[in-house]
Parts: sequence; structure tokens; C-alpha cells
Amino acid sequence: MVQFKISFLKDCDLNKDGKVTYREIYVGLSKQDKKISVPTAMEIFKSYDENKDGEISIEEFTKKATFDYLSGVCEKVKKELPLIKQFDKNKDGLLSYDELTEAFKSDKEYCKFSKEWVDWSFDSIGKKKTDKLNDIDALTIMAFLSVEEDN
Ligand SMILES: [Ca+2]
Ligand SMILES: [Ca+2]
Ligand SMILES: [Ca+2]
Repeated sequence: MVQFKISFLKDCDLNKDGKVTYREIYVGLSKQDKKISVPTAMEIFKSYDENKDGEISIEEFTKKATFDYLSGVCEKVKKELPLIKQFDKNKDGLLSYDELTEAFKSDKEYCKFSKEWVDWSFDSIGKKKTDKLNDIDALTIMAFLSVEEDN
């Protein structure tokens, strides 16, 4: 599915009424991709027009974009769940600061995150280094890390 940027939405809004109709979207998309088919453009349009009034408002657009973004992050995070179990060396179901630092050091995918990252992650969810993380905390941190990775 094509992801719009807000600037694209503004470009599409030919009559500058702050809303984008199907026709405006189609014209905008055609400028980017001459081969775009009417059904594809319609499908994209419908996925954004939540209240089905035939226009995409900025609110509808941002809501959908945010939702897509967050569900993308959630999908990523779900994949990390087995990793958390693997990181939990003493199997108490919680991740300590040391367990996380060790894990990040030894894991080939996560070793790119430095100790500062772990520090920052703990800070960002208001945890002290002596605190232990439960699943939700750990997932929140993973989500932070994946978000940062996308930028
Ligand atoms: Ca318009
Ligand atoms: Ca609408
Ligand atoms: Ca543990």
C-alpha cells in the first residue's frame, strides 16, 4: 500500500480546500506514477476516507498514517518477543539492566546499539538501572529502538 506524506496530500489538494477528493488523489498519484490504475487509486483513496464522505481530510490522513506507522512498529515488536525470553538469563521473567546490556552486546542484530542506548532506553521509560523490566517495559524499549532505526 502506498504511504502518503502530508506534503503529498497538500500537493494533491488542487482547489486548496484542505480536503482531497478521489479525483485530486488520482491526479496527484498519476503525476508520481503514470501507470497508476483507477482501481489502485480508488483502493488507496478508500483506505484513507474513513467516514466515506468522498473526501480525505487532513485529520483522516494523519489518523491513518499514524495508525499504519504504529502497527508497523507493533509488527516489528511482536517479532522481538522470543528475543526477550532469550535475553532473560536468570529466567525470572524480568530483564535487568545487566541482562539487557549483555544481550545487546552478544546479539548480532542488536550489538549496533551501544550501552548508551540501553541507558537512554531505561531513562525514556522512567526506569532506574536497578529496576527490572517486565514484558511491556521491554517491548516499549524495543519499540523505541525500532523507531529510531527507521529514522
Ligand atoms: Ca480539495
Ligand atoms: Ca472523509
Ligand atoms: Ca532476568
